[in-house]
Amino acid sequence: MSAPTLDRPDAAAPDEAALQAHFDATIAADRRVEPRDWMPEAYRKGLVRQIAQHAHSEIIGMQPEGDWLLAAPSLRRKAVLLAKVQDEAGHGMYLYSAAETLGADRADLTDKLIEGRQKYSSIFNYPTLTYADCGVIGWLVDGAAICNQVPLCRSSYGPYARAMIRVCKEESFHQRQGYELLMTMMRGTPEQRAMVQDAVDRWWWPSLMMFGPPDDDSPNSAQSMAWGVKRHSNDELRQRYVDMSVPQAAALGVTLPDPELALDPETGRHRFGQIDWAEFKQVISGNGPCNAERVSRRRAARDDNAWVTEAATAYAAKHAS
Ligand code: BYC
Repeated sequence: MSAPTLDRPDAAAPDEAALQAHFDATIAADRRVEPRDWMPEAYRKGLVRQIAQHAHSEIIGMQPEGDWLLAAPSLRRKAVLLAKVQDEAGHGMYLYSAAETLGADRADLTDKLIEGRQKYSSIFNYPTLTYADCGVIGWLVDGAAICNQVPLCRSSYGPYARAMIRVCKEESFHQRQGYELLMTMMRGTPEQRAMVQDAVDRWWWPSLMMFGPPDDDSPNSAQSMAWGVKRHSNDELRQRYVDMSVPQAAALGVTLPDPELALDPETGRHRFGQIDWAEFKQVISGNGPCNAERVSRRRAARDDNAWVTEAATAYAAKHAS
């Protein structure tokens, strides 16, 4: 059966069961679902939820590092940081575009973020206290993002999967620049090395929380994986990330702040300590150290720049007519 699409409204309308069967066959065969394909409402809603949260994370994620743009220690570091923060804006734009292919409205998504009706990544609710934090965000936060997002390049929804390919390539650059920055600081003075260790101590546990709640407390995982939106569970990706980070920490010469972290010789994987899920819940419910500041800045940006949107819309309308 050929795929029923929205651009063939006069074709004999297949019934709901046939549409569902076609969708199920697409997922079972590991083929892509595209915007014009019929999809169950719950699939569409689940994708809008995840993609919007992802887009919001990129846009809010510009703030912690953006705070250091005026204080970067050299022109080179400033140019690198500026390029990275601009890339994050670009990632947000691809992702909002992907959400639009599902019928979502970008302005409405922004309103939902500002009103606390949609989430963004917990990680961006922690402050960047020193310049070493910029390096650690590159290494650990972008590293976690790569670990989480590379499998999303095979997500079942075409526009999301394709957006992830470019995002992941850019994230790899981001991670390398963070690691290079930290390597440079580790070759510096004892104060610089202490600054790096302090930043690692503060960002390690929040980075592990980026992968989401444990599998037995993750309400969306089972359905999302059955639909091929997510390809691995939260705990699987977290474990992969820990295993990947331990040798990188050793090469850098820093200690990860977990006395229970140890290689299990039987499995070849690292055992690690208990994550503070109470802290995670506080942060995602709006009570982290920087939630109020992050959202109020985003609100100010929306309100102060509304005239730009209005002008651009009027200009586009004039040209269209
Ligand atoms: N923070 O059922 P679960 C970046 C929410 S930006 C906040 O496991 P799911 C970067 C979750 O949304 C990278 N909320 O959910 C940018 C759900 O609540 P709702 C951001 C979280 O979706 C700038 C509830 O908890 N990456 O790298 O199956 C500078 C239950 O969770 C978090 C993405 O967005 C969290 N950490 O799995 C530098 C990746 N974790 O929505 C770097 C795309 C969970 O029902 N997203 N929640 O109200 C995903 O892969 C998945 O959505 C998650 C969660 C693994 C995050």
